[in-house]
Amino acid sequence: DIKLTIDNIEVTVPEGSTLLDAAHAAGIDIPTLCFLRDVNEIGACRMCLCEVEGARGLVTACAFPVSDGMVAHTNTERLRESRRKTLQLIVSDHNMDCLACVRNNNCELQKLCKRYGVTDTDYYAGKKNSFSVDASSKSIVRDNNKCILCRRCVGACENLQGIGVIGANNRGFDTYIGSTFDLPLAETSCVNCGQCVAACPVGALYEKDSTAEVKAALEDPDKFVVVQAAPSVRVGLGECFGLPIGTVVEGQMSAALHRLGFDRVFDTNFSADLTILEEAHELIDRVQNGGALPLITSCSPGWIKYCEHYYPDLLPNVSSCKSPQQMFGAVVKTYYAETMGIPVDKIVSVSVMPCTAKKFECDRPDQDAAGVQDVDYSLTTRELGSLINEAGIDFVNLPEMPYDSPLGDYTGAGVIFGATGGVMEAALRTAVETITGEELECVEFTDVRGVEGVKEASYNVGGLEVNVAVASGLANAKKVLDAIRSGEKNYTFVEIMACPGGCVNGGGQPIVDSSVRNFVDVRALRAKGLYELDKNKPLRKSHENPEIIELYKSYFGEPGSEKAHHILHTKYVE
Ligand code: HC1
Ligand code: SF4
Repeated sequence: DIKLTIDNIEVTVPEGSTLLDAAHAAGIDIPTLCFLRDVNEIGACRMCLCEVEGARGLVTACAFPVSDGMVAHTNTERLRESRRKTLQLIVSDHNMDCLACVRNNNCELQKLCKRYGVTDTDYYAGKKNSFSVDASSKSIVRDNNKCILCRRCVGACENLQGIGVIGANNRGFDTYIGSTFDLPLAETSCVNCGQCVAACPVGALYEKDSTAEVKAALEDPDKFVVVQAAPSVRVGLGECFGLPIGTVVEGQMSAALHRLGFDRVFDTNFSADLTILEEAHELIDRVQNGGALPLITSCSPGWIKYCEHYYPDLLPNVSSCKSPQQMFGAVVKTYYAETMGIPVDKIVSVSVMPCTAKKFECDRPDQDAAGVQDVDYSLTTRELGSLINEAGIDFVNLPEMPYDSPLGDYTGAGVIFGATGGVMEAALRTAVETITGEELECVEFTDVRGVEGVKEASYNVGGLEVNVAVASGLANAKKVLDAIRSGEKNYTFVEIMACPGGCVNGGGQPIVDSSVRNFVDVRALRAKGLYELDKNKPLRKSHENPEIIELYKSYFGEPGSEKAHHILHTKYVE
């Protein structure tokens, strides 16, 4: 351990700590802008400069290792003045139209300007850069006029996702973040994951907003507007209203969606259960009848696009199951419309997702079981938060409401989809019972839980050896995929989620300020909420969901039936 003094406070921290870590341990918040742990550690923005006695010049706290007996100062007038200058330089070439900005009130630059008394925007009047906004992507908008060149987005794309389609172009005053050859984002290999959006401290990156279209549908008396909400939204949405990270707000969310005027409020957890029946059937079929193995999950549209771009040779391994979002939309416009006697063209199908890539998935080919798009609009958790806020709904104190039935009931297996390893665990619960014909004694497959980027396990299922791998974050997925490609690993079943930690940490979730994200594991806090929901469910295996049993009995017949294939499965683009 290392003992040091920061602002006259004595603190003991583990070896290898930075001054930023040590200050945090002492209850001192050193301001940062470019630093995002494990994403961007380049020590470039100069916001975190501190004084260390005996050191030459000022040091960058985010990168400076502490040593025994060190004496540091984080809050002298010299430092405050240096931070003011840094901020003044940034705002003098920044579009300071805060009122029109999606990040108004949730912006790290705005927050720091307030903290250091930077109130004016033209300290260094002169030439300002002017950029056109790139709205080419179905999911993400890039506005370089708001960019502060911190490179957190670049780090997210490169280090978390291993994609690297955005980077710094030009030098000096002309520097800007863009793609190679300045291609519009839609024409690059961007997978729409939104990890860059979640990393952005300002309003330079945001999702393509669909709230206006959804509000128009809600106002239209001729439309029957249904909504489904993803597993992870219920452990994220509360953050939009100041609740602690990971708070479960399932019942409040249903109540809020009803108040917003949706005709039916359904649950993606239901179709997650449905996905498990189809996918477990597909797995068993491939194992018993010699299909392409490993089978790889297909729920995450960022992963699907990544596979199409970088591993097209592995597309035969990817499950043909549509994602739960798409299965839901397909079931609403076929089974539900037919059973309830609602004309398909009256139905507007909306989803709320922790994801930006789900917007892109809605528009994919072969996602139109009833001849029209399965899902019409996909909103992020953040967009739902802003709808609720605009409507004046007192979310925190809202009495809870259940979800509508049918299509609103789920088992514990469905809700854990949102955490990395959850789809694997849910599938194992059903596949093992189906193969062995015996009831599982314990439904928890804890080897595949947790936030590690790659997890492996082996199970003996009725004499059959089943090797599984779970990867989240595409840079981690790459390791698993390369091992499959080279023949080094012999897996039976693989789960891949594009975002690190899975959907709980999706690019559409409420954005967590770096001053928090640098010190807590947001993924683990949100996942905990999902596993608690699972634990408290009387039914924890997808094949026991009574609404799913009824759906097969009255409509699809068996998992993998021709009708199920037509409505619930899809093809990929090679
Ligand atoms: Fe996900 Fe999924 S879990 S992809 O991770 O399979 O977005 O939460 O809705 O579709 O169910 C996201 C989350 C979500 C789908 C499910
Ligand atoms: Fe990279 Fe994902 Fe952002 Fe696309 S959405 S630029 S892949 S981080």
